[in-house]
Amino acid sequence: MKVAMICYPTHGGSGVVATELGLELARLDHEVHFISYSAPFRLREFQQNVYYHEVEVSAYPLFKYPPYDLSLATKIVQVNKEHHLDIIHAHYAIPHATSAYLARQIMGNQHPKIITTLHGTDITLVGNDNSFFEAVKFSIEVSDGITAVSNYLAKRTKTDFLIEKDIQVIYNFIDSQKYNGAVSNCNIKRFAPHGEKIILHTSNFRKVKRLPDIVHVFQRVRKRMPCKLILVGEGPELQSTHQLVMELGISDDVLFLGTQHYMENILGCADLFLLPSDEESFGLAALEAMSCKTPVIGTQIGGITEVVDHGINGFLHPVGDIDGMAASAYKLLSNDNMLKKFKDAARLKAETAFDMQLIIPQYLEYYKKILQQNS
Ligand code: GMT
Repeated sequence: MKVAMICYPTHGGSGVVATELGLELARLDHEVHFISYSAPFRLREFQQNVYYHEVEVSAYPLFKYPPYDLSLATKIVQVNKEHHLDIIHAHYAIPHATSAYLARQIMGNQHPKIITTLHGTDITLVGNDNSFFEAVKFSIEVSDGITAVSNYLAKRTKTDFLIEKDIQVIYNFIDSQKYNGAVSNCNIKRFAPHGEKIILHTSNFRKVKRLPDIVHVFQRVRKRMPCKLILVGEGPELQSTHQLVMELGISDDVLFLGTQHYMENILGCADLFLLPSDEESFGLAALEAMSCKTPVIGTQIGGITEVVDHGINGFLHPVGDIDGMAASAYKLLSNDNMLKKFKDAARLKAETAFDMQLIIPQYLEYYKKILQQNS
């Protein structure tokens, strides 16, 4: 099969899923064409069957807002002319599904099928914005196939956008061979020289991640036991998080690592992962942590409840329940027996429910089904 993966290249779950899916399809001998405005960050080395096509965005001075959607559609058409694609797989509806539709219209009769994978904020935050709503609804409806990364997101799409077409739930996945909790490459433990427990969070530091809650939970746990906080990532909330850490006088115990490319090495050092988001369609970062034997304390919302089992491999609390999350964190970190059980259970869930060997075939099956459909 020849598949074009349309995705965001930056540090975000949808780009990670698109890239890992594409790489695995390429290993299975399919031809994969990534199309984006820069190379997806997980495309780290050469791989057979993988191609990358950069979308050039016009900087013409008349354009206060360069029309990326048009440049992307044009690039998809060009790639198809040269490579005769079977599928255009748009990850994140905005604007990828819309550009894919436009490309298909330009191509005429002989066109590839469009599959749109909904990832989260394309539906829950941005897609509901009035300025996007109609275009997003339309682009989802005209896709040949639609997938969502959790049952929660599929339901939410149907209700919020009144979509009647089937939405296939295909969970996000993990390479549990690579994300296995081995810490041979990890020097982070040096940051906890006296065996302090390590709490970790990674994200793109947007408001939805509730960074202040992370810092406050940590501060409460730190009052009761020696521990350290590692924050990985960058984004709009980075400065204010720094500021808060300084104001609370806990900066000696908080390490900001910035963006990291090999999370599998860092996650293996952590004892606990915090994800107190107020919206999360799946929580890929939590899954990566669990696969590395790190239990999760998070919020009882969205797709997190399909990934983390309360009381088994983590604890889930209402959004903003800082005291509850801190109490659960302390309970877990101060009891080595319990912590070990949770760590093993986290790994087991990642391996048995979300390993890529289980999920990639579901995408392949879905591709085949859509290819057999008459348009
Ligand atoms: O909204 C984001 O954080 C961006 C989006 C992305 O493009 O990275 O993340 C969403 O997709 C991930 C991959 O499917 C999910 O694991 C995240 O839960 C989801 N984020 C939200 O729903 C907030």
